[in-house]
Amino acid sequence: MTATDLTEQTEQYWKDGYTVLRGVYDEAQVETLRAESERLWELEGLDDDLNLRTEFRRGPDGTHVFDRLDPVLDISPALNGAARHPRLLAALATILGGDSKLLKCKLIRKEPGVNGYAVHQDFLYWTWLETEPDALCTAVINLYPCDERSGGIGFYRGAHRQLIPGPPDNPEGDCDPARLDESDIVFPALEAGDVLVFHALTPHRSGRNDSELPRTVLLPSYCVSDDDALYQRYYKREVVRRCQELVGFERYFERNDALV
Ligand SMILES: O=C(O)CCC(=O)C(=O)O
Repeated sequence: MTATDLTEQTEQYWKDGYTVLRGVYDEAQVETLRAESERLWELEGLDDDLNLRTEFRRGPDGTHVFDRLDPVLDISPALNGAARHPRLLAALATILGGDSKLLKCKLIRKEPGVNGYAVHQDFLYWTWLETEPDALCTAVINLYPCDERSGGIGFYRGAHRQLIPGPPDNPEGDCDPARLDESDIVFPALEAGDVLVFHALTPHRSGRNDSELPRTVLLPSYCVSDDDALYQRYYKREVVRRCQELVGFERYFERNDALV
């Protein structure tokens, strides 16, 4: 990456709502990250739907398969190093105009045949931070070549100026696709090691992985902030939210009650 590259990329980020950084990680580093994602996918208990780290998507046969580890950095020094890589943090500081802190980070591995994500803006989930949307972004660290066919993420170019309301029956929900122009969506083709950075308000979605390789990305999000404990604050709140809203303690009790 040269300073000239970053000038262009900074302009593209603010104009289109995303940009691509190349050369942040070398081949050996990408190989290490791939091996690490393989190791993590073999851990016991990932297919337990009471595991607070995992989330599920519909797989090829219509049943649910886990596709995401979130949080993941506390169990992976290699991924922690990638999310805090000095070259990435320096590039983000240039693009965002200030030093940022890690907010959250997840690993998503979409196996062949596994479905994608409906259109949304990340900022909707971060309003509680009471931070300007311009301070927040996500990096997509790409571990295999990917494009639209392999379930890569598509971004609505230039649609990052405001939070878009949800559909009439759920105005507080994810943005109404009817308010977006489908001709604006771009699915950047990425090489292994490429890092796509997108603004917290950029609407994005992804489809099924119709390729033969797992579409695997590490997705750290960042915020321009002085708060050294931002990551810890995020997950303290998130774990409580999942217990209350997604899982419900009563399911743990049901399991305990069934023990003889
Ligand atoms: O991994 C994908 O296909 C999409 C993920 C995404 O949009 C998100 O986590 O916000």
